Amino acid sequence: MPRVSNPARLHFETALLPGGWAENVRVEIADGRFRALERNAAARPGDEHIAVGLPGMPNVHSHGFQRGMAGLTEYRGPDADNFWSWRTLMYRFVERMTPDDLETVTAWAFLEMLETGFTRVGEFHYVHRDPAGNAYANPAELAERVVAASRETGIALTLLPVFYAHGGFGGTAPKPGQRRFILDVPAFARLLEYCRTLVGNIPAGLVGVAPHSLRAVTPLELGQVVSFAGGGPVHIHAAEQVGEVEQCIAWSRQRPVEWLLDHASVDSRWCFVHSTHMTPEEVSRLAASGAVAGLCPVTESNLGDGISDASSYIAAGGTFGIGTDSNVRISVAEELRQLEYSQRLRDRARNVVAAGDSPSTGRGLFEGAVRGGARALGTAADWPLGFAEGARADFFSLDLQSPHFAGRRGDALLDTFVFASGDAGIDGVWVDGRKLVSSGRHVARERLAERYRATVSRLTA
Ligand code: NGQ
Ligand code: ZN
Repeated sequence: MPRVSNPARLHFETALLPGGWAENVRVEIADGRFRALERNAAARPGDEHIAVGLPGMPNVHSHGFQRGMAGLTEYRGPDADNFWSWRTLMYRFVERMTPDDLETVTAWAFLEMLETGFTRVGEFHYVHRDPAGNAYANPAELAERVVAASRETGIALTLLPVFYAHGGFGGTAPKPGQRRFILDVPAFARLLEYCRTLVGNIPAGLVGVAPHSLRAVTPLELGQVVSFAGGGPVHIHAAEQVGEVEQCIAWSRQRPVEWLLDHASVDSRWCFVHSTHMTPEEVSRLAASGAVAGLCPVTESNLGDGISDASSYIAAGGTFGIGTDSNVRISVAEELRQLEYSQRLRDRARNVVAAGDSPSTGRGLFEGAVRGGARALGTAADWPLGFAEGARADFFSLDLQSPHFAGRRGDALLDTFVFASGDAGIDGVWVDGRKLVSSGRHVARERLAERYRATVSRLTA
């Protein structure tokens, strides 16, 4: 756990409140929550001065360990490179990781998330067994390491233990490279209980369930796993790759999103990760279901997944969040920018994704992803969002001294953050009222960087 200051009183020149921008916002924070919030209030002696306050961003989809192989799959192999050849390399990378390795790499990924404005992560955690494919003496060994990574960095955690049982549609046998992921339903139920206890001991920790994909679970298992969710989040990969859609049709005569909408009890607890390939009918049905589309634009670009129909989905009132998924890059601004840019490239147009009432693309994307992310990570029901009394004090600030922001006010600050400054515009980041990042750097950066360097050097030697 990093040493953190716990500012009780802060004064913002300007902050993005649920109803829009407000000036001279003064807040008090106690027990990790905003307890008093005044607008048009003068700063008082002892207040921490902050230029621009923005609500923290949820990261709806991460596999933290994959950060360690970022940049190592960007060379051409003997055959055409695609998602599936990348997956083989990813399986090879995870094959040798020890619990310490997984914790170290995940902690570093979480630190980088915090430095770019993510304040909560949904960790889609599927490595459960030892390298030989045997159970660890402690069945939650690796889940404990994810929880430890969240403690060490201070990022809020929604842990999504993954149920993974098969290697393809219709319950085919798993492949050797998947042996560390495999559980049966009773073992998953036990893991889930452990996770609930573990996460119950960290501030604002939540647990959901994650049937990995229709490739990895049978319909019967899907129903069982979902029945364990209670009111918590249910996350599943769906329709990321054209090949996956084709296999799904061959198996069921339906497409993945269509199949799930017809056969699973899809509602606002659900997050469909990717939902890249949808027909117009699937787009409107998913939008109407209350589920969240977990868009991962940077990873989807990196893996060549395809361009989602995000603009139609959002225009149809669909809820979306953003995820860093493979963690090949980790950045709030880049995810939002890439989301918009793929639509621009496809449509040969500008400002394509119009989310929300404001004409500002940056504001619409940012607020949409904060709202949808809160729903997907299970926080929306429990406490109010953003700068509001009773809300968790999870937020970040922009550095108004940065030349990027010269002359910017209101929505132009967000447009500049998303499209122009990116991470360089970030100053401080707070989770649960604790300041974890100042001047763009996490308080534990040096220590965790050292550990990460040693670990990844060994793993890649
Ligand atoms: C994952 N990643 O779970 O890490 C997957 C690869 C699979 C993405 N889908 C494994 N991007 O889908 O089979
Ligand atoms: Zn994923």
